[in-house]
Amino acid sequence: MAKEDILNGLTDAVVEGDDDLAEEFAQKALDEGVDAYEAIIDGLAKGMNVVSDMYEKGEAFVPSLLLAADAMYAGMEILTPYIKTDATNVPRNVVVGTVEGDVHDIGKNLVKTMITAAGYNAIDLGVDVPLDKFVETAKEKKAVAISMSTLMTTTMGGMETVIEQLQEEGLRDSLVVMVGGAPISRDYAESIGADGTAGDASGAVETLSSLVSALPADLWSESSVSASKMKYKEILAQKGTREDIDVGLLTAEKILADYDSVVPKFNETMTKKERFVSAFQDKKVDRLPVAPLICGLSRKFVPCSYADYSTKAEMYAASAVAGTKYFNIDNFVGLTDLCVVAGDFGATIRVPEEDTPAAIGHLEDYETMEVPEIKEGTRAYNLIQGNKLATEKAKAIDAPITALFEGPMVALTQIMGATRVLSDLRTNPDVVQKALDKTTEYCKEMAKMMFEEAQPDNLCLVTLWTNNIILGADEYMKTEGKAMQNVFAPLYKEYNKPMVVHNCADAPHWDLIKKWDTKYYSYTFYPEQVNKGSKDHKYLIENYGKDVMFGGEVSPIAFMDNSPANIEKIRNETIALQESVLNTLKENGMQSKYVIATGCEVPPKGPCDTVTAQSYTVAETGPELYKKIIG
Ligand code: B1M
Repeated sequence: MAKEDILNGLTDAVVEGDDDLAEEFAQKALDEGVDAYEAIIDGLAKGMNVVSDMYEKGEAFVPSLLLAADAMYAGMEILTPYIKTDATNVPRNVVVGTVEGDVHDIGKNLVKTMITAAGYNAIDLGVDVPLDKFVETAKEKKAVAISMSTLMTTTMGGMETVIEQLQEEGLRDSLVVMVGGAPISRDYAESIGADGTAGDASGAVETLSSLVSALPADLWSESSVSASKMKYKEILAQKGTREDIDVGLLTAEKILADYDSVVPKFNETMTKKERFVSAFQDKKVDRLPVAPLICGLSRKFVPCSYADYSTKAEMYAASAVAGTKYFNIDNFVGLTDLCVVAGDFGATIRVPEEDTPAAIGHLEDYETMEVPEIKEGTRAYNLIQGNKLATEKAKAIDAPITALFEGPMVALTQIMGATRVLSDLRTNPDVVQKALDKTTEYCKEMAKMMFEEAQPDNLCLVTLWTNNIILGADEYMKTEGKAMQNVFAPLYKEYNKPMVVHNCADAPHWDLIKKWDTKYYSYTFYPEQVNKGSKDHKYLIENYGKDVMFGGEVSPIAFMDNSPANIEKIRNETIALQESVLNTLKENGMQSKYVIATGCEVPPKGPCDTVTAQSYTVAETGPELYKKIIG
């Protein structure tokens, strides 16, 4: 077979995600004397680039990327031992991982795949990587680069700590430091002293390669290390030691102190419940409801730790009611974490004192999944009891409580690991479906108990994978979408409750909302993602507003900075959003069906006064704006 045909065969095998074919062509390459390195780069890696491009253009979804990666690794396993080496050819190690506190792994895995495809030896430390592990491994392996990912604003600070550790040890100039993930901008990367960042996995490896090729030789010698140590000594000394201030607690204390003099001055003529229910029915209100997702942050008024908030029913209830009252919001949405079901199925959950719990240990086999009974001691039971208590207590302030729990597919990906489930969806659909039936059964039971025992005002299901950056709509409808339509929508009807859905992703397949008969949908909007399907209130109200009440729009990340300038910005943007929503409602013949909110949880370590900058502004300016625009 001609060399070109072999290389094309390798490329096609990766594009099709076919492991067997990749192995077959890899063997052919060896048999026909094609250089192993060339076969990897011009065959396998080329295929990976094709799929990656298709993904960036929205023509392929995450499962295709994961299967392509598997095929690439299958071919590489055969070819790698035959890569020609000479004395100067040492492996170029790159240490890869998601930083401590963050368990998002899909993007990190894609970056690792592209790094591997470019011919580097990626040392994958996984997710939730202790910060000193990056430095330790880089030192041990004399790495040419460290590649750190994070998807959360709460954990991005860890990247700077790694860079400082490298500086302290005199290793900063010995390697390239790349940082990335959705919240990482070029400015941020620069400000923490990273060498580069990129918006996607292909960009990451392009930048990494050009930076690595510019590294001078012999940077790991003793003399360079001690020169580097000296160089950064002063910079580090200037930074000093950072004080760990609990900004959430401080700002909550200030709100508590001001509450009695500030809040009664608002011109509110409806109770929280009256306003929320009226808006839900598109009836006249005194102003639009406001309900940012301030789940864990509310614990700062109790105060209690995040661990207590998410694992003790009384603490959850106390936080829900205190948050509703002091933030002056019209609906509390009870997100504790997204691994309640996973915990009950036996996945290992890490519950830090002051951060959101995360699933860190997955089950080995789908077959070992057994549907547990919801009883005292289970996390589901605790959440049900917490919502029961919260709903009872919230009656005193006439405020609605929306209980929340993860839908069957989020539950399954938390139990088995997202990367695994998303690729097994294609290779082992029956096994995934059976497992999904089990989580569906558990989630259904949980919903029933919520309706019957806890009786919250609303019950919200979290669906993350209806997201066109992850799965195509058809593929989603074959899995969780089917359960949403055939199991959960009828269940909500049976209990005469509106179907409420939260998707903290910003680009879901919007048309699915109708299929499930959704009545309330909470979303995020990221203007820079409009080409990927992120939509604002204008589009949503115009297209679905009559059937669905939307809440969201505002990115929770905007709430992390409580500098006076940002507080002022939040206030101005809140006024502008109300004006625009009210005008859009009016243009569409409606009068109140929309909630001013954040589309995902305000990080639980954030400040509280950014929240009141939104909620108090709505209370203060809302009535006049409402009168002016709606009448
Ligand atoms: Co979470 N989540 N999540 N989540 N989640 C986000 C990230 C969030 C942005 C949603 C939102 O606000 N709209 C939000 C963070 C907000 C913030 O910053 N404060 C959020 C939150 C709040 C949370 C929890 C705290 C929710 C809760 O429990 N209260 C919790 C955190 C748990 C923890 O980590 N401690 C949580 C949990 C989860 C799940 C486990 C349910 C699940 C993750 C499953 C998994 O990965 N194993 C999940 C998911 C799926 C998401 C969203 C919906 C999608 C993330 C994703 O996989 N994207 C996300 C919303 C969103 O992003 N729209 C959200 C697809 C992936 C291919 O893209 O990872 O960005 P990405 O990678 C890209 C680029 O960023 C880039 O290349 C990749 C490929 O092109 N890139 C690099 C990545 N690394 C790079 C490195 C580089 C360069 C480029 O150089 C080194």
